[in-house]
Amino acid sequence: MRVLVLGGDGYLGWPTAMHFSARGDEVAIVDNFAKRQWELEEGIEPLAAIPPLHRRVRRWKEISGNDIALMVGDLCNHRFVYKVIREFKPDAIVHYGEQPSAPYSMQDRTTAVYTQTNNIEGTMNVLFAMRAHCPDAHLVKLGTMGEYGTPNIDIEEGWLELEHNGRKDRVLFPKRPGSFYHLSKVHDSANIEFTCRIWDMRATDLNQGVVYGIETDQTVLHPDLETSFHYDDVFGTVLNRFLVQAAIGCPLTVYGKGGQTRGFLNIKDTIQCVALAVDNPADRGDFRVFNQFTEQFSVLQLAEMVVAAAKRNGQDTQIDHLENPRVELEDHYYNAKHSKLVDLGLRPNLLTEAVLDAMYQTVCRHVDFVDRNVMNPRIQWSSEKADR
Ligand code: NAD
Ligand code: USQ
Repeated sequence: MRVLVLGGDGYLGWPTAMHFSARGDEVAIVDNFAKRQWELEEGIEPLAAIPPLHRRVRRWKEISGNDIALMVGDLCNHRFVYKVIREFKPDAIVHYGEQPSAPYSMQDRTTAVYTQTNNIEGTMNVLFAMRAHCPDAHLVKLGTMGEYGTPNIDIEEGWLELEHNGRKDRVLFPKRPGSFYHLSKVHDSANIEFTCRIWDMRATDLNQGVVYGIETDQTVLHPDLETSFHYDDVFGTVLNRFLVQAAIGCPLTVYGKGGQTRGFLNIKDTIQCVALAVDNPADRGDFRVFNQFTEQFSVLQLAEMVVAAAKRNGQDTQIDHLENPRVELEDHYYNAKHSKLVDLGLRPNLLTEAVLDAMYQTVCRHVDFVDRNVMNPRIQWSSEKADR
């Protein structure tokens, strides 16, 4: 297959590109290195230094013998997007190329508007270019479980069968997201569903939970192939942050009571799920939604699991309940369906003690490079900040 990975320099995009390349698919990557610019703006860096993408691609060729084509450019530049899609003619497009951080999007007006412009315009350009040059290709788009928010009813996989005043219909599940970032994904989903309906496009929206983990089968082959792992307050996701905090003996930063419950998955399962979606494409006209996570945990449960893992590895750590910088429910009902990927053959890598210990030990190898100044949250959801 010809697989185009948008956002292929990122935490998830780079391991995904190597995975498809390793199994013999023809792979091209698009990235404009925006993430590296945001890191500079925020004064943060990944746990291990990440070489330029050109070098990672050369190293991959040396190790695997396989080429990955590299196309540097901005998805918001429609001429660039049309050119990439016209020339590469993908069978599948895996779209990771967006601003992924809720705190970044809540920083001020500039980052909120940037997040929505970047994410929504980039996706619109991809949809229009697909319609023009590869209308039969399958769009596999990374959405997020946070699109649904935390409703007081079970969360279905994208669609809801509804009965109202005696009539029935199938509607997109009502969304109540918790940040301008999560909202950008809601708007993307609505735009993609619309193009499936009016242009007969084929798309799978992967509403992914919070990802954890640092290694995949390919990232471990050489230090140049590692993926960018963040633990800071802006781009670090919760379990990745807790592992680093424990490794340096810093109290774990649970926001508020810690009853916030989310779906989680190992980075290895992100890749497995995306491959399952690519290998089993949606039909023409079908806007398919899969909830992509393997287990539900509350933030406090995760913190307790990390404290126990650190203890097993000889480190004593405590839990701090910080005032919550976000506006979110800390105690709520949460039951999200997630069977469609399992039906396609997903075999989950669950968060066992052995997995936690292995991740903790990997993180410990990098402790000398950890910046202790980026543990406490700096971005508040409700405080008004001067615009830049
Ligand atoms: P990331 O920031 O590491 O990767 C995103 C990549 O996209 C970056 O390399 C960035 O430079 C690139 N990019 C952004 N805007 C672009 C543009 N306009 N043109 C070209 N390239 C652009 O993020 P990630 O954690 O790998 O997440 C990838 C995707 O998965 C995102 O869409 C994110 O919202 C989604 N997601 C991530 C998680 C998670 O826990 N990491 C969970 C659910 C969904
Ligand atoms: N949290 C803490 N302490 C921390 C960091 C986070 O208690 O130090 C809490 C947050 O308040 C929140 C939960 O942990 O309740 C998850 O926060 P997160 O930063 O790990 O995840 P989130 O902001 O939701 O975003 C991440 C990714 C995003 C993806 C999303 C999936 O950055 O790209 O879309 O997870 S989901 O949450 O399912 O929407």
